Amino acid sequence: MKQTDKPITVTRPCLPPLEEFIPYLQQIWDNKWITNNGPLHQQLEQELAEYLGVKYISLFSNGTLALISALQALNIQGEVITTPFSFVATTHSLWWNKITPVFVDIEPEYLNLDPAKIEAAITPFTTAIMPVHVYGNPCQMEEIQRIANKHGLKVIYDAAHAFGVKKDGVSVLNYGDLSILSFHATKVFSTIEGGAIVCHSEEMKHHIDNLKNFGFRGELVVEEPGINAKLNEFQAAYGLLQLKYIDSFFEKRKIITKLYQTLIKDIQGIHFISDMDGVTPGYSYFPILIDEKVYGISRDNLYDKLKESNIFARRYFYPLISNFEPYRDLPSAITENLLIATKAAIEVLCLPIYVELNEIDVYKICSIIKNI
Ligand code: T4K
Repeated sequence: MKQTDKPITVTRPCLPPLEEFIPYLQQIWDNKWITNNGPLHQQLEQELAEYLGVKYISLFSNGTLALISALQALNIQGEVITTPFSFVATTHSLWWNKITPVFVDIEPEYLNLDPAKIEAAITPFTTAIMPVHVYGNPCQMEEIQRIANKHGLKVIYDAAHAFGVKKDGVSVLNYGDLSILSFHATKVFSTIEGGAIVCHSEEMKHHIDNLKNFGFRGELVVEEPGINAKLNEFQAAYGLLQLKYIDSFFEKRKIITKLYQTLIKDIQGIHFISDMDGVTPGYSYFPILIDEKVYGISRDNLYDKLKESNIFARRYFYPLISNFEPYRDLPSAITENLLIATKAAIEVLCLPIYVELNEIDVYKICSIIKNI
């Protein structure tokens, strides 16, 4: 296979037309209000809450600080049950709060935290569960909530991949105590860098808003050691423009997803995650799983082959978080405890998906995969 002209990366941001950004810049220049809960920030919070179908949303400068602050907002301590099959920021947020992560294995179908394995990991020190809607596929939220209620635990969803995802018409962000989003440049909806916490009461939103502003309540009172995690007006403007185009983003990503599914479904040894009943997907990633024995070559070999053709798929999420240096000595990090996650990390490859990816490129990628 000949090299493609341009590199095809796993994702690429879809920037709004430049001429639509200029009036916002003019507005910012005129206002001289460039950060700290400015008018565009307030407008974006309002429009996002409406678009996502949630009551309260607090914007953050990135998803990682949103995760760290969410744990702080609920005063989570001790041990938290979480998945090793995620981006490392999920577990890092626990570390930053001096919380011990307790890794629990995932289920094999959607690669989310397996509720059937949660209870065995609960100890007197457990205070919360932090599941991830991996690739935007919703966790088994009812079952997780049932366990949390039974044991008096909080639930904080890392919903970094789940922008726009609904279950039975309801945003997944309405489940659990808090959910966090990432609006990084690589995400479906982006504010360049950015993130958010979704909560369910006005009181909690005030608390979270104070936390991201050093812990200030008003001008003179600092209630707790907060952090600086504010989103600025330039990013809010970018977000407002993204929101204007978001439905067309989903449409295009859906077309790419369906095309991949059609072209890949008959390739022996390659499996993709099937659509979930009753779920409105967010089309944030297109992961495939490679069964080396059937397919003939390993995931890493396929990754290299694609690279030779200038196609840069990514091994999200390999290595497992539990195998990274800061976490590998934890008792729950042993491989025998995480067999399904270990297998998924070896088999998974995320194929390119972004708004400006053209269909010819999808055919090209799939023909390389098919003709190995
Ligand atoms: N929880 C979960 C489950 C997450 O997945 C993440 C982040 C977080 C929490 C934390 O949220 P944030 O604090 O990031 O808001 C990327 C992203 O940086 C990260 O946001 C994301 N998850 C993670 C899964 O992927 P990298 O290191 O793989 O990104 P990078 O720079 O290699 O970019 C990937 C490709 O995207 C590049 O090959 C080319 C393209 N790209 C990237 C950027 C930044 C562009 O075309 N333009 C760009 O500006 O981590």
